[in-house]
Amino acid sequence: MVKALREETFYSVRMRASQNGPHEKGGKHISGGEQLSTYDNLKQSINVLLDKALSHSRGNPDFMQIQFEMIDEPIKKLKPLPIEINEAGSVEEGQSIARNLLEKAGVPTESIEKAHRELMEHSVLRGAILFDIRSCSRIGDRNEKGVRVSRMDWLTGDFEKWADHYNMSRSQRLKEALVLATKVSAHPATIAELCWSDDPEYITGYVASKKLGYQRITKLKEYGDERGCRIFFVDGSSHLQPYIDYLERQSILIQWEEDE
Ligand code: WAQ
Ligand code: MG
Repeated sequence: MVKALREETFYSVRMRASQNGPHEKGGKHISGGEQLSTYDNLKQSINVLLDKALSHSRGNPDFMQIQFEMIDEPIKKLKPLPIEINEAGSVEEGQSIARNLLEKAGVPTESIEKAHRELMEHSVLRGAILFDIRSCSRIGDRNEKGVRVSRMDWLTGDFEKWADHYNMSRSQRLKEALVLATKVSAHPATIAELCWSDDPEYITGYVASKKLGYQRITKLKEYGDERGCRIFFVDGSSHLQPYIDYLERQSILIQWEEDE
């Protein structure tokens, strides 16, 4: 019975898929995904990632890599950010709501504008752009790759209880977005995040911060547009490497508790 008393071992499972060759050889990014799994659940986790990439609206991949590795550092638990919905009738309205929320979170106007220009130069990112609000410039230069946040998840049962409680759809996409936003915003250097999908049929995005929570915006781009966005506005570029380590290596499990 000693085994049952120990904390369960988790594995980080990651997937990336592309078309016209692997990403590093100029292939088009199709899909990526990250999960935490117990040993017994590995097959199921890998299948979820496989399904995600094999039937993707950005196209069929001709390159895919799935890998898992045991996590031997402690896993931190976080509560999901509170969620609010902002209805937008047009892209212009949605973008203006996003801009206002970013300013409310403490991102200066110049940073919002410059980050936007930076984004336009890289329409094929598979990770996030880090943008420092002090120097008003992109940091952590990774070009097309961006920084990919990893090692985070939310156990399905707990997520579904949360979704039912708030009358939200039990969608894998919403779960993944809220998990990522919660992890990113929990770091003290993060001021805010701006995101919308690169999937042509998905136009809802969000602005998130510790202060504002997860502010969903129902329209941030036009249908058919394959340009996505993920920008983390940060303050504290002098501690860039520990920040990137947190995003890539710190394991986070989201745990919801009712009535809290
Ligand atoms: N780490 C860093 N950047 C990422 C990650 C990650 N783990 N996953 C995705 N990205 C970046 C990458 O550049 C993608 O091109 C871009 O974000 C969009 O990713 O209904 O579906 O997975 O409330 O297409 C938000 C709204 C949906 C959900 C976001 O993003 C809702 C979405 P996607
Ligand atoms: Mg996508």
